[in-house]
Amino acid sequence: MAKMTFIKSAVKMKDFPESKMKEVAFAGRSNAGKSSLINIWANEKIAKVSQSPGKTRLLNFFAMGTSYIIVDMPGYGYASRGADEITTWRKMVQNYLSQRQQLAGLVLLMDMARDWSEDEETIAQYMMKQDLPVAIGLTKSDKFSKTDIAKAIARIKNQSRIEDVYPVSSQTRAGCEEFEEFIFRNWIKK
Ligand SMILES: Nc1nc2c(ncn2[C@@H]2O[C@H](COP(=O)(O)OP(=O)(O)OP(=O)(O)O)[C@@H](O)[C@H]2O)c(=O)[nH]1
Ligand SMILES: [Mg+2]
Repeated sequence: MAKMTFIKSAVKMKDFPESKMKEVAFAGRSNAGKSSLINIWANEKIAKVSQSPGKTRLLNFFAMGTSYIIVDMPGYGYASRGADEITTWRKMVQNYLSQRQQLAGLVLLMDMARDWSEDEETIAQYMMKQDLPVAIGLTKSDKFSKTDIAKAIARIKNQSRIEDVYPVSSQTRAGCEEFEEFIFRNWIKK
């Protein structure tokens, strides 16, 4: 995998990095494991992994070598967030997903133990309305047996109606490289 580097954090369009590289956005409930997977892909700790959830508040842009950019978005569903903060979050994510020209697809990360929810549905809809692809990463697979992983994949495919579902573990690295290869091959290279 290419060398991954941190570019910058930003909230507003005018502050997003100027680049012609394609972008892959990472979204998911707070604590789903977005920053952890980015660190695996980077092979070092470049994204903050928090003990307390809800630490990522800005859009964090990372370069995958010179081939594409990953955008780590703040997680949703963090209970102790106030209404104002949720509105700010929603505006930031909506703006980014609807206005970024170079957006190539969305990686939606979900803890394998959870069900598809309205939050995931809403964010997936933004993408589908623009004919942009969504792939689901089911995280923390290290906590489950092979059989339960297969069941979780089938359940999420059925609930989301999204075909591209990958089990990953940032603890054991299982599935992480395959997931990156899928994204590179289908969204970036072609
Ligand atoms: N067992 C296990 N724990 C994981 C895995 N991935 C992440 N975690 C743990 O889950 C917690 C949240 O991980 P983060 O990567 O910070 O999650 P995030 O989605 O970036 O969260 P926010 O930035 O709050 O949106 C941390 O305590 C991680 O150590 C995994 O694959 N297996
Ligand atoms: Mg994070």
